[in-house]
Amino acid sequence: MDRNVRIIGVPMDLGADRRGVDMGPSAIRYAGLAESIEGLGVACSDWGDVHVPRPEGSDPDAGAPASGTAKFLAETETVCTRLAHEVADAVADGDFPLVLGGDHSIAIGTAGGVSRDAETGIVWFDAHGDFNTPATTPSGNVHGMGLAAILGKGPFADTDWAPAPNVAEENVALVGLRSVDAAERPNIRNSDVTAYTMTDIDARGVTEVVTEALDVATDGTDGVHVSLDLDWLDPTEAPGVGTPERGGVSYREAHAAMELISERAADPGRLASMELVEVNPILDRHNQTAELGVELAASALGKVIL
Ligand code: B3U
Ligand code: MN
Ligand code: MN
Repeated sequence: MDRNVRIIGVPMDLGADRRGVDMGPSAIRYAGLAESIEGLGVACSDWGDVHVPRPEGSDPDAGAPASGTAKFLAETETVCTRLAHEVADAVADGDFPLVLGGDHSIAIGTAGGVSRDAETGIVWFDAHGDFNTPATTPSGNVHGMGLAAILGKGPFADTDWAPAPNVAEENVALVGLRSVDAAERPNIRNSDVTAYTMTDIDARGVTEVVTEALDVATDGTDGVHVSLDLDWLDPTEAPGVGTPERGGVSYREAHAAMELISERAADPGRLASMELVEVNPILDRHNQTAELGVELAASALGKVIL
């Protein structure tokens, strides 16, 4: 990594049903994130946490769209707008934003900030599509709508905070899908994002799939945002996530993917930002998932075995 890493925490859990992901940033820091990055010879500064309102005292339906459901949408807008400013400031200062969630709805803020003045591709590692809209969501949870919001789908099109300013659908790749809702499926199929399921990874191997995903995200863009939902990994490796899904990638496959990202960081389509989301310490075993997140971030930022 050729830039200073700026850590930004977002202790957000309003976009998920189960409490606990608000403690993700603390757990990831406790697992030694800053020390691990500094160990790579990369300068790192921790800018603390973006303020997140508490759910108690907020009406989840206050910011609901005219039709459909999206819980705590008003608060999500506030948090993502703050985060987008922080991320855009980091980029303007020449730093590399490393954002710690929090539930995956925070990606709306990260993507908005990093793409403010730069064409940005996204590689979205996730068991889920996060492509629901308020009309198709089975849960009303915005963490299942993050990518649709970034791409301005459904009622998000009419907001000035959700659609990322410079992210083209053609430059977005979803990697690792294995849990897609029935009503969410056509949203993905009818879009121009490239979606790789676990079946693709089974058939072609993680190296080929992630190489192709990076081709999609770097084609004509200034940089790539890597959004890493820890539920991308199999729950045997990452038990501390809000919505674990069996059949995810292994420890070694995840590292192989991050190492490919690191190799591309020096390319013209360079690594622009990264986020680690959905770590839930309440459901974790001895902080294993947070430690895994730290290791994967280190691999993405240049750690090599020899
Ligand atoms: N697709 C479901 C479940 C889900 C999405 N993202 C997570 N879970 N982490 C939904 O509620 O939209
Ligand atoms: Mn997700
Ligand atoms: Mn997920």
